[in-house]
Amino acid sequence: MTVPKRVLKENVPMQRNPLGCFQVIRCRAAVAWAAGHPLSIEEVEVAPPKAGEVRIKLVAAGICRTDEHLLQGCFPSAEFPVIPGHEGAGIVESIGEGVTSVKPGDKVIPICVPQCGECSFCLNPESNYCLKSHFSEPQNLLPDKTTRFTCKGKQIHHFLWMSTFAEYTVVPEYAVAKIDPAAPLDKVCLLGCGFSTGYGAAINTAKVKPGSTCAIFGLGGVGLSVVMGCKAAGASRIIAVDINKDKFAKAKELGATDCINPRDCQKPIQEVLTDMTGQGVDYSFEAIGLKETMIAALASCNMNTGICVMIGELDAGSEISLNPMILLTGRAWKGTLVGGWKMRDCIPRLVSSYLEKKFNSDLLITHTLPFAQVNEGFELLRAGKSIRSVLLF
Ligand code: PAD
Ligand code: ZN
Ligand code: ZN
Repeated sequence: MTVPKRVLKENVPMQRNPLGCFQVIRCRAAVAWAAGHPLSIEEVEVAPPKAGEVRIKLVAAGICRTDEHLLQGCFPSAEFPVIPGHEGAGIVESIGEGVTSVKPGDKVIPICVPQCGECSFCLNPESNYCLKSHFSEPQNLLPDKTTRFTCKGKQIHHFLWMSTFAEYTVVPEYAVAKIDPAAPLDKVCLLGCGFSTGYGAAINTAKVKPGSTCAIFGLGGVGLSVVMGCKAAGASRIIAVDINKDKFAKAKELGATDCINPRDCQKPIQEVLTDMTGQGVDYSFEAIGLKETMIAALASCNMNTGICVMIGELDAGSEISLNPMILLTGRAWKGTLVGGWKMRDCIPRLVSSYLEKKFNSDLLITHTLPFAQVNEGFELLRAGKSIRSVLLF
C-alpha cells in the first residue's frame, strides 16, 4: 500500500500512514551518549507529536556555550543520552491534537524558556520566567514525562524541550514562536538564544539608559549581543572585557568604545574599570560563566546605583561566596534568562525588527557548517575561533 504524502510549503513532506495518522520519522540527529564525549551522528526515530505538541523540521541551528556545558556534564538536571541544541529555526511538519497557534508549513523558532500564558509568572508583565521552565520542571522529557526520540532501541532525552541538533524535533506548543515567513532561517536561528539573550540583558534586564557606561565581560555570541544592546540603548561608553584579544575587532565593530584584556592589566579588572570610570560603571554584564568574573563584574559597577546582570551559567552545583557589604551600599545584582523576553510574544517581534534591519545579528555568524560537522563547530567554540557557528540541515 502506498503512503499518501502531501508536500507542504518549502518541500516538507508530511509523514502520514494509510490511516491518516502521523508516522514516526527516521532522520539524523547528533546524540551525546555520555558526558565528555564527542557527539555522534545517528539515525534516530522521532515519534509523531502528541496532543499539544508540534513536530518541527529544523533548517538551521546555532551552537551556544550552553550546549557545551551540557556536553561536559555541567548542566543542571540534564540526562544522557541526549540530543543537545537549543538555538534553532525550522518549519512545522505536523501538529498534535488541539494545537491552534501553528500549522504545518509555518516558519518557527523553538524557544528555550516556554510561555504557557497561564501561570502567575506568564501573567505578570514584568516576568519572562514561565513556571513550566526547566528550573521548575526538568525538560529532559516532554511534559507528559516521555521522550519522542529513540535510537538503537534506546530512549534519548530531550534538551530544554528543544533538541535542535536533529533534523526533526518535537516540542510543546507553548515552546514554539511562529515567525514571519520572509525570515531567513539560517540567520534568525540566533534569535532563539544567543542574540536575544545578550540584547535583552541590556535592554530589558538592565534597562540601560542613554549616556551611561557599561562593561561586558565575555565577548562570545552572548556578550557581543550585549554590546549591541548597550549601543542600541544609547550607552556612551561600552567597555568590552575578554582574555581573547581576537574578539576585540568584532566588539569594536558592534559598538565597544574600549577593549581590555584583564591579563594585560597590573591590577584586578574591577579596579581597572573603577579607575577608568571614577566610581565604576553604571551597568556590568557577565557573559562567561565563571565565579571570579561574576564577582569582578559585580564589583565593577557603581557601589550605589550600579546594576550587574549575570548571564553566564555556572557549572551545576556551584556556589559563590560573597561579602554582602558589596550590595549594602545599593548595587543591584540581577540574573537574566534569555534576556528577559516573553519569548512566544517577543521573538516574532524581534524577527520583524531583524527584517526591518533594526539590528544586524548576522555579524555574529562566523561559520556556517553542514550539520554533520557539528563536532567541528564545538572545536571552533572551544578554541575561541568562532562567535556563532550555524549548522545547516
Ligand atoms: P562563548 O564561549 O562564545 O563566549 C565566552 C567568552 O568569554 C569568550 O570570548 C571567552 O574568551 C571569554 N572568557 C573566558 N574566560 C574569560 C575570563 N576569565 N575573562 C574574560 N573573558 C573570558 O559563550 P556564549 O557567548 O555562547 O555564552 C556565554 C555564557 O552565557 C555561557 O555561560 C552560556 O552558558 C551563557 C548563556 N546564558 C543564557 C541565559 O539565558 N542566561 C543564554 C545563553 C547563554
Ligand atoms: Zn507560564
Ligand atoms: Zn543558548
